[in-house]
Amino acid sequence: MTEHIHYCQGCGVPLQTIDPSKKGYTPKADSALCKRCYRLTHYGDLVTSSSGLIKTEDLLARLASMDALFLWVIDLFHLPESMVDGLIRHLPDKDIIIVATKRELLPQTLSEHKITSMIRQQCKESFVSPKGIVVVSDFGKDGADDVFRAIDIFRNNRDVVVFGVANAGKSTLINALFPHRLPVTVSQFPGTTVDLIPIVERGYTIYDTPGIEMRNHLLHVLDNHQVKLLQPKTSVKPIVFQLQGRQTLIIGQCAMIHIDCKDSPVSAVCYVPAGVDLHRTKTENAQIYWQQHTAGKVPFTLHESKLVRKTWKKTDTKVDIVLMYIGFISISGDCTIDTEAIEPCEIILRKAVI
Ligand SMILES: Nc1nc2c(ncn2[C@@H]2O[C@H](COP(=O)(O)OP(=O)(O)OP(=O)(O)O)[C@@H](O)[C@H]2O)c(=O)[nH]1
Ligand SMILES: [Mg+2]
Repeated sequence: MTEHIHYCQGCGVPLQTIDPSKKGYTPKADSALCKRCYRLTHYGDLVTSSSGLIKTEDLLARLASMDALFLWVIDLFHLPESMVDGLIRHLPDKDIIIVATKRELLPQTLSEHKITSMIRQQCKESFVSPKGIVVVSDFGKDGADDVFRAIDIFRNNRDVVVFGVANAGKSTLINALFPHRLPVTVSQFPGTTVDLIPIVERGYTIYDTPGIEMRNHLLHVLDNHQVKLLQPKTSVKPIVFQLQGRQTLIIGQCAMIHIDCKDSPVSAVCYVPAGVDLHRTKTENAQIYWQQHTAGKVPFTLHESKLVRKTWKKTDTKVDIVLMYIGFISISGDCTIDTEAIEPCEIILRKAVI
């Protein structure tokens, strides 16, 4: 006789009552949740590492074998970070609908048209041609009907798979779609969902899936408090600096952006969560400030990391310096830009989105 395995309804891990230090532990054999999900749900703390059970390559191979409609969840505030390397190689010929989450974090004035065109541009660079784009906001409360409408149009008797990078908001979306069910576990810590969670509703199965590995390990080298700070719940308020001459913006103990303005002033609009420490100084004073005053400024990493310097070629009059997993800074005006950032803080330059 084989013993029936029970799975945690919060994260999908097989439950076990033997080893409290291993994944899936629960003290009670009949529990619906593992101890980690119980703690995350009731106390918002992380008792064991939440690193994924399935490797990204294996996850994508598993998804590739499924004949389903794919909902690719992307985080609008972290759009480049939501992209998946070689997605089209892993999932060729799949029907993909993009569900863009966290719309409320971007300014209300940004039009729907602008949002969909920035998503399309990002998709084009990844060679993905989605069947449709649905924008949801406010933890999926706004836009859930549009997601169901897209599913009904494109499902064609298949199951549905919700996938995307860690922390994009997949599980939050599932909970918004099925508010009457026991919620799957949601948290600010990447890697919350650890295995596929099948949910049978409306005559088909919709799968929540573990997050695809993030582009870099910045969030893994911050303490839990900072990880929470970097995930705002409400609209991110822009902070504007008017710069002249040679000035430097210092972001926590994480990065310096040196801006050498040409003849006219340059504006730098920072879209970063409220807890991030921003400081402006003359470039000639930046190194001293960095060495003497940035200890403990958010974000800071738990280990010392070396600074990497880069000179950027400004491609448009208005560009965004994207500090991955932190936010972005829109820079407009004639200037040259150099950055110095600690190693896990990855920076890219893109045409401004706002
Ligand atoms: N502001 C805002 N935050 C959101 C929204 N959706 C999700 N979040 C937050 O994003 C974080 C990650 O959410 P999850 O639903 O756990 O993300 P996930 O994609 O399932 O993550 P993994 O299981 O780790 O892959 C949590 O802090 C959520 O509260 C949204 O619409 N708006
Ligand atoms: Mg999840």
